[in-house]
This record gives sequence, C-alpha cells and structure tokens, in this order.
Amino acid sequence: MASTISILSFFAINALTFLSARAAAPTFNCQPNQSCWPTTADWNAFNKTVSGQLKATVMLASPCYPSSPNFNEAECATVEANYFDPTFRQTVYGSMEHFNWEACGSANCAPNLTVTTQSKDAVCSLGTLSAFHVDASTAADITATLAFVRKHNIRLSIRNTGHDYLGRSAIPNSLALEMSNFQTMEFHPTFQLNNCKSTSAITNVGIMGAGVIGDEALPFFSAKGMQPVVGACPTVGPAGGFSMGGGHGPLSPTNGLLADNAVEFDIVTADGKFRTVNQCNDPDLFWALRGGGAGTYAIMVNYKTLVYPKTTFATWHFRANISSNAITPNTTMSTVLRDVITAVSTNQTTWTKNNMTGFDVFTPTTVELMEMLPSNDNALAQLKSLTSSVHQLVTTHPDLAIVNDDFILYDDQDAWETGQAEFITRTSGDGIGIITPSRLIPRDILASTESINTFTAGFDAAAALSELAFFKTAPPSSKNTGDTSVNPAWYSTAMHFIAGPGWPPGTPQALTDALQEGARNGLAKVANVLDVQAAYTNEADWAEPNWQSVFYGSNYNKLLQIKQKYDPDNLFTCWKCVGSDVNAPQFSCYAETQ
Ligand SMILES: Cc1cc2nc3c(=O)[nH]c(=O)nc-3n(C[C@H](O)[C@H](O)[C@H](O)COP(=O)(O)OP(=O)(O)OC[C@H]3O[C@@H](n4cnc5c(N)ncnc54)[C@H](O)[C@@H]3O)c2cc1C
Ligand SMILES: *[C@@H]1O[C@H](CO)[C@@H](O)[C@H](O)[C@H]1NC(C)=O
Ligand SMILES: *[C@@H]1O[C@H](CO)[C@@H](O)[C@H](O)[C@H]1NC(C)=O
Ligand SMILES: *[C@@H]1O[C@H](CO)[C@@H](O)[C@H](O)[C@H]1NC(C)=O
Ligand SMILES: *[C@@H]1O[C@H](CO)[C@@H](O)[C@H](O)[C@H]1NC(C)=O
Ligand SMILES: *[C@@H]1O[C@H](CO)[C@@H](O)[C@H](O)[C@H]1NC(C)=O
Ligand SMILES: *[C@@H]1O[C@H](CO)[C@@H](O)[C@H](O)[C@H]1NC(C)=O
Ligand SMILES: CC(=O)N[C@H]1CO[C@H](CO)[C@@H](O)[C@@H]1O
Repeated sequence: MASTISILSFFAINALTFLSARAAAPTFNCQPNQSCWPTTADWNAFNKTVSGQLKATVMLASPCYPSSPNFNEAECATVEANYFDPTFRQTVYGSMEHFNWEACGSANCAPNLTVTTQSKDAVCSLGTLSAFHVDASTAADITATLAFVRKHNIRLSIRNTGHDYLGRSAIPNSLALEMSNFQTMEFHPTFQLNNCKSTSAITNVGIMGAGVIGDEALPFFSAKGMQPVVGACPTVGPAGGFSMGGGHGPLSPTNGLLADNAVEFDIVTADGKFRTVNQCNDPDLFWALRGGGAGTYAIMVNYKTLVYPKTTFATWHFRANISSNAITPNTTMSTVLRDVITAVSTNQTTWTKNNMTGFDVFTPTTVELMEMLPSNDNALAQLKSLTSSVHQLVTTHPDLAIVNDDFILYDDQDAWETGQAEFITRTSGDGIGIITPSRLIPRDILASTESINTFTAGFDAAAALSELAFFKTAPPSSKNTGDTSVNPAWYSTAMHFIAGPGWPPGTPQALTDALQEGARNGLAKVANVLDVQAAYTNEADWAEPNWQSVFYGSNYNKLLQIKQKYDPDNLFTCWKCVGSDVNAPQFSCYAETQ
C-alpha cells in the first residue's frame, strides 16, 4: 500500500514538473468553439492591426448551395463556368487549386456541376480551409498575424496560389495568411547585397514579391530583356512554395533551379522580426530557404534572384494516338510505347547537355512530347537536329496516328505559355483531384542500354498496373549550382518522373481509390529499379512513407537544426515539412482523403 502511494506521488510530481515545463511552449492547437478561441471583440481588435484585412472565408462554390446564405443562381453559374480555370480559382481564398486539397474527407464545397448526387440540403463546408484569413500586403500585417496566433495559441497556415500538391497551403481550424498581394517586381542591372560589404555588386538581379505568379513575372522581366527561372505553369508562385522547395522550370537545364539562383531574401521570422538574409546575414537560414521546403523556417516577402538575358523558345510538340490494335490493356505497355520511352531515355542525356527541356506524357493510348530549347543561337535548327532521330521514329511508326507534329519558334517563355496554353491547361488538372507519386531518375540509369532497359521494364510493369498518365519532365543540370538545401539527388537527376492520376470532384470513391492505388503501385515498380529513393518535395506523393529521406535526403538533420534555431516553438508547420509531426491533430484530414 505504502509503495503504491509513493509510486502514484512520484508520477504526480513528474507530471506536474512536465506540465509546468511545457506551459511556456505554445501548442498552437486552440480550436474554434473552445474557450481559448478569440472572441468577436478579439477578432475585431486584431482586424484593426492588419488594416481591416481580416476576412471571413467565403467558399468559392457557396453560391451553388441552396442551404447557404450566399445562394445565388447567377453567381453559381459563373462559378460553374470557371470552376476549372486556375486564375479564377486563385482570385479568392475560398478554394485550393486541386479539389482534393480543399476537401476534408466528405466535407467539401463542390458545385453541383460534378457532384450529381448533391441534394437540396447539402452543406457547403470549409473542408480544410480556415474560417478567417488575413489578406496581408505588408510585412507589418505578417508580424501582427504572428503575434495574434501566438497570443491565442492558434495554428497558422500560409496560402499563396494554393497549388501545393501535398495540400500544404491549408490547415483546418487555423488562421490563414493569404500572400498573393505581395506584388513587388524589380529589375536591377547591378545589385549590392544588404549589409554585405565584402561582396562586390552582382549583375542582373530580379526581385519577385511572394505573391507574384509566373504569368506576371515573365512579361515584366521580358520587357527588360531578361528572364528568371520560373515554372512552366503560368499560375504557380515562383517566390512562394515553388522556390522554397527548389523550383524547376524550362530554363533549369540552362540556369539551374530557382533556388540555385537566389541571392537574398526579405523574410519575417517566427519571432515576428523582418530580416534581410543572404550569404552574410543569417547564412544558415538563407541556405534552408533555398530548397529546404516552404512554410517551415520563415515567411517569404521578397525573393531576389539572378535573371538572364531572355532567349527564344524553340519547341517541338508531338502528339499521337496509339492504334487500337497496338493497345494492350492490363498486361504490359504496347511495343510502341516501349519504343518511344526507350528512344527518349536514350536521347535524354544528350538533350540535357544541350540545354533542352521538356514534358512528356505517356498514357496507355497516347504519346505526347513537348521538347523545348531556350536559346538565341539558331534554336529551331538546333532543336530539329537534336530531336531528328526521335522525330524520325515517332513520325514513321505504323502504330501511331499523329495529332500534332509542330516545330515552332516562340519569342520567349511567356509566348510559349500563351502558344501552348491548351497543353498546359490539359496537363495541369486545375480544379480536379490529383496525386503526384514521383521519383528523381538519376543520370547513371540513362548511361547504358542495359540500365535504360531496366528502367523501361519498370515503366512497363507500372503501365500494367494503372490506367494513367506518366509525365517525364526534364531536369536541371548540375551547372550553375548554388549552395542550396534541395535534396542533393537533384544534382545527379536526368528526369523527374511523375505518375499523376486526376479525377473530377464527385468521382465515386471506389474509382479514385483504384486510380491512386494504380499510380502508387506503378511508381513502386519504377522505384524498384533505382538505388537512391529521392523525390521533389513539391511534386510528390503526400503519402510518401519515408518522406524525411526521400524529400530532403542527407540535408534533413541540418535543416531540422536550423528549423529549431529560428522557430523553436514550431509556429510554422506543414505536412511532411522539416520538423513536422504527421500525427498532430491538425493533419487529420490527410487520413480521411486517403
Ligand atoms: C499546375 C501545376 C504546375 C506546376 N509546375 C511546376 C513546375 O513547373 N516546376 C516546379 O518546380 N513546380 C511546379 N509545380 C509545383 C509547385 O512548385 C508547388 O505547387 C508549390 O507548392 C507552389 O507554390 P505556391 O506558393 O504557388 O503555392 P501554395 O500552395 O500557395 O503554397 C505552397 C506551400 O508554400 C507555403 N508558402 C506559400 N507562400 C509562402 C510564403 N510567402 N512564405 C512561406 N511559405 C509560403 C504554403 O504554406 C505551402 O506550404 C506545379 C504545380 C501545379 C499545380
Ligand atoms: C475587418 O475590418 C474591415 C474594415 O472595417 C471590415 O470590412 C471587415 O469585415 C472586418 N473583418 C471581419 C472578419 O470582421
Ligand atoms: C444537382 O444536379 C442534379 C442533376 O442535374 C439535380 O437533380 C439536383 O437537384 C441538383 N441539386 C441541387 C442542390 O441543385
Ligand atoms: C482490365 O482491368 C479492368 C479493371 O480492373 C477490367 O474491368 C477489364 O475487364 C480488364 N480488361 C482486360 C482486357 O483484362
Ligand atoms: C536517340 O534515339 C534514337 C532512337 O532510339 C537512337 O537511334 C539514337 O541513337 C539516339 N540518339 C542519341 C544521341 O542517344
Ligand atoms: C547551355 O547554357 C549555358 C548557360 O547559358 C551555356 O553556357 C552553354 O554554352 C549552353 N550549352 C550549349 C551546348 O549550348
Ligand atoms: C485521337 O484520339 C482522339 C480521342 O479519341 C480523337 O478525337 C482523334 O480524332 C484521334 N486522332 C487521330 C489522328 O487519330
Ligand atoms: C457548438 C458550437 O458552438 N458551434 C459553433 C462553432 O463555431 C462555429 C464557427 O465559429 C459556429 O458556426 C458554430 O455554431
């Protein structure tokens, strides 16, 4: 009896010690309807500190719900007509780019357009989105928001374009910080790093505010005769999640990732402080922000990067149907698909060395090649010559019915995006659900016929498991490498390979489950032939099990130390970001969407 009492008191004392030690550390887990949640008066007072930019969230498709106070048939018609348009989706906080990342399990706000079973009393739900968001436009708004979430122990989420393939721009029951108003764009022919007297001026630096999108950056710099490394998708935010995860674009074989080109950042850290970081000031933090993942170390305000004289974009776009007699469902891929994949893999090393870039899409019934050469040096003739044997193969193949076979010279990347808008839209999956299981394919696997055959066999086994599109995107080279924190595997990558099935909202669960399982099983067959398992954190499977090593490689521990130094309370967190606890309650929607 006596011993029982002493054991109990031992535990009681330790529990108290533990609790009081923890009391100082915020958990950021205050939920709406709990007593800790701010009162209306608190929200109103906070609103004044962010210039009245605190907004109650209105879901994009709420006008389509008879049960919603926003119900309005005319507005609903506009939503339905534009539901798959990324620019339209981006204009309001109340949506994410991909439908599956604004839904939390069955709680969502899809228009009836796609959910044919929607009843009159269906409820438009916030899903993963926040009830309130701050439409920030100054660093002071960010600092005030960080102070408020600290004071009330609320989780923060950060949204820019909402494009994240791992759903990391929304966290249920958080206060959201909307970053799209940060629209600074500047070009400096010469640029001196802040507080960094030992360095001489740098030539050709561009500044992009955190909310600038590719479609805004390209024409701005083009008018100055320049081009930055931005993604192929016009609506991604280069200075947001894109750059902080690495950022590959059509210029990457020529100029590297966007992170390779970073020279300085204006940021707000978890302590609310505005800082300008570079190689001389908080160099560890500067490094972590160059590819170690967004939403983790600080909030980006301005991204300062090297930019380059603009080039023309020579393009070969080939698209063909596989003849029906050559389609072999549920077994292995057709010989024509095997022939094309082998040819592309064989040529890829030469293509990359010559600064070519591209996006290839393979499905069981179609082949599509989008090969580009950004150059001012007779680009179209060079591209024709570099692709001549693959062109010969695909244009004379008896099992391919050609839909497009075009060589076009565009003035710049912006003109390419306009000219190839149909391709970009068709392959972007705006408004639909999507997952992106992926692997970085190392250069050595393309070094010999034997290893290419091994890779193609993996591809073949994958095709047998799934009715889906495989994308291959061309890599950055190891040229122009900066001191970045991206997964080191990037610098020996020959191709970025994605098995990416999409499905419209309202697709029956059994079908979406089958699509996702097929993609994951297919990816596993390709992964099986690789010695190093590495994936690009911005275009990967949210369910990736060994995410610490697969996303961050050997940088994980160093990144974690920097995270703990600058954000000891874990004010910033996101799904499978450095230091994140995937079992934390705010991530419960992930399990539900599986
Ligand atoms: C159609 C499409 C095409 C794509 N093409 C490419 C491509 O060509 N190359 C490529 O590399 N990637 C590409 N991506 C992937 C892209 O890099 C990611 O979706 C990326 O997360 C987008 O960043 P964002 O800021 O635009 O999006 P968001 O979803 O708004 O943000 C992404 C992440 O960054 C955080 N974040 C956003 N802004 C800030 C900030 N200011 N400070 C701190 N954290 C912030 C968010 O919290 C979130 O965790 C593409 C994605 C899509 C949907
Ligand atoms: C914040 O203040 C502005 C300006 O007064 C107001 O329009 C807005 O509705 C307020 N936001 C909330 C959530 O009350
Ligand atoms: C949704 O569309 C279906 C089919 O057109 C229709 O029967 C149903 O009434 C609609 N639901 C609502 C809420 O409008
Ligand atoms: C292929 O698989 C699908 C789905 O599993 C099945 O419905 C179809 O009958 C199969 N086709 C062949 C030719 O085996
Ligand atoms: C490109 O692919 C074709 C077709 O497979 C092959 O004949 C040619 O040798 C390859 N060229 C290079 C440079 O690898
Ligand atoms: C590729 O681009 C780099 C950077 O502009 C340039 O130095 C190099 O000469 C180019 N390579 C070829 C083969 O054109
Ligand atoms: C290719 O397939 C599409 C979709 O089935 C069809 O509309 C188109 O006519 C086909 N084109 C050719 C050249 O076979
Ligand atoms: C039970 C309860 O109080 N529910 C409230 C929780 O908070 C939401 C939004 O703040 C209210 O709409 C609910 O009524």
